[in-house]
Amino acid sequence: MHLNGKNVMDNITIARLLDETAALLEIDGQDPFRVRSYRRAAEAVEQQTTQLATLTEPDSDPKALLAIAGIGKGMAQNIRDLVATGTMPLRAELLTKYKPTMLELLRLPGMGPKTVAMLWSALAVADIDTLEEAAKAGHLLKLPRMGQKFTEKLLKGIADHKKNTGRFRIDQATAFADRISALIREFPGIETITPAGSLRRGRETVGDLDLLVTGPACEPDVVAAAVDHVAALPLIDKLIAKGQNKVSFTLRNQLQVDVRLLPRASYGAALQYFTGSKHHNVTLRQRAIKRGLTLSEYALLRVEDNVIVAAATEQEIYNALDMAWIPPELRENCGELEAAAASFAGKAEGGLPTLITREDIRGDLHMHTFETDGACSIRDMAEAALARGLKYIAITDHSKNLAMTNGMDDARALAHAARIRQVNTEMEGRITLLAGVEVDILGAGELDLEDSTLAQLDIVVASVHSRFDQPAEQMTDRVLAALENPHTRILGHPTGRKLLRRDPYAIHLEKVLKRAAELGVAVEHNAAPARADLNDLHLRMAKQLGCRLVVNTDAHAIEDLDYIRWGITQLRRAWLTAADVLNTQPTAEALLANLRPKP
Ligand code: DGT
Ligand code: CA
Ligand code: CA
Ligand code: ZN
Repeated sequence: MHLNGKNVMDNITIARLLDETAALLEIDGQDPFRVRSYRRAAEAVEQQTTQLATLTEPDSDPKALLAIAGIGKGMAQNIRDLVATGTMPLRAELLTKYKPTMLELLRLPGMGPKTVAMLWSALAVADIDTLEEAAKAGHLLKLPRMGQKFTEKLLKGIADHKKNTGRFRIDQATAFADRISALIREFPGIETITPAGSLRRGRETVGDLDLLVTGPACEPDVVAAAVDHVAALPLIDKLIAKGQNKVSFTLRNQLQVDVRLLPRASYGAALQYFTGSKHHNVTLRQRAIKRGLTLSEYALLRVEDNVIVAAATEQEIYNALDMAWIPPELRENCGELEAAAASFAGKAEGGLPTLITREDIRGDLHMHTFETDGACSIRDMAEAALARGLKYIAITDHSKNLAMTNGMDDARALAHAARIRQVNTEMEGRITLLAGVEVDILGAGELDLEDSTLAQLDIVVASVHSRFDQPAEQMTDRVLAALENPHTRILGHPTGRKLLRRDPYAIHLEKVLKRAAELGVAVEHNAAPARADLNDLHLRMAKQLGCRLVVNTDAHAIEDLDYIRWGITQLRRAWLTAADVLNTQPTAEALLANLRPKP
């Protein structure tokens, strides 16, 4: 960036250097609070619309930097050093010990800051390609706690990582869409900013962001100034293209963003087109052609005289094609066009479903407290759930097999249940707390707590948390055995995947879902966007097999309760209605009556 003819550091670079410093501190084993302060500062810098370099000039107000939330005295000095010298003392010192490419290693499964530091000191490995070579050459075998198994796991992790780079989790993409939208909105004459593409369809990952912008500033003849504004947003890492009404750029994390500024008259057509999916659009266009119409991103036109039939709203376009408006989550060419036609024709059967919404959810049956690996108390979780309008929750902390979470043995599980019931009493019926546990499914399908303990709990979620590498037959038998335990009321983590991080464990899911349906064990969709155990196809299959479904957040802190939003999105993509999901039941009693009866 140029300022008064000088080339100075821009906010994106300052943010990147602070963020790298945070990760280097982490690798160096330093205090998590210190690490977090650098991360927070990086985020704050990235969001500033004023270039911070201008605030470090000798004649500028020394307090201006401090006015930014997340920037204290020390951080302000760091920023001044970065702008003046291109680095700062702490970063320079850490870089005598470590390298910035080591940050990428932290994204691999099983790779924490300590391991990264050890790989560096023992093998001078600082990036993924070198690590892969070292693993293949067997060099890791000489290191402590890194046997053949670790090496195999790591190589698989590296392969997954390479396969997954280029896509982004929906929650993270949404957060960026929100931040970019707020910055675009600062330009006068902007009215609406709508994410289209896979984000609007609610796919669990997105390849890039497609943002549609309308308002007086986007009308032809005046749009150029708005385009300039977008092309100069402070978040931009690299400008890819700037056209008449379109700007494409990438962010620091390499997420690409396509922004289109559109006249209101064609907004509906553009929204329809850029929402996709491609297959949905292709089929829709064929339908238009059969009716003597042609559909583009500008309008639905009559072929014979080019008269505009519909363009301003999606509703008009679908209706003009004899279809009801289709919720974006369904637009995958998987039967939604036929269903929308049936709905439009007023047929009783085969129409579009009334999809479940967040407002339908009355309870959350899987969450943790600081008794194990959660961050909050029972009371905190209950108050936060109440504030979110829930009528009932189950507290389900871990069992002892999961030692790294400080999992509970039988005595602790019962003592914890008593405390949950105590809080339930204190809350005087404002919200119902169910006493539960997330009990580990051990290697051969045994549950990790005594039956006599489980018998005293309201909600038993049984989950696989270990030995993910069993062959599919063995894993299937293991989970089936856990379902046969009469205390199992909910099957948690039915695939064990971590989105973009760890593949599902090998299992015959259809067999498991069928048996769960027969036994009346509810199957959980995990709403945490990093987990999302079941995908849309699994969820659709579960419904067809007659499974009872629940959607839970697996919250480990109060703000995680908001994960429910991402779970709902996937349920919608699976065509599910409120009636398909048990935790839409109005009360805890109604919910319990729909779960597998206690033995
Ligand atoms: P992504 O970004 O890979 O997660 O998936 P989308 O669906 O967001 O795909 P993207 O960003 O390439 O395009 C956004 C929408 O634009 C897409 O869903 C439908 C429409 N579109 C893009 N290219 C084509 C095309 O070649 N033909 C048709 N019919 N539609 C297209
Ligand atoms: Ca896209
Ligand atoms: Ca795109
Ligand atoms: Zn859990």
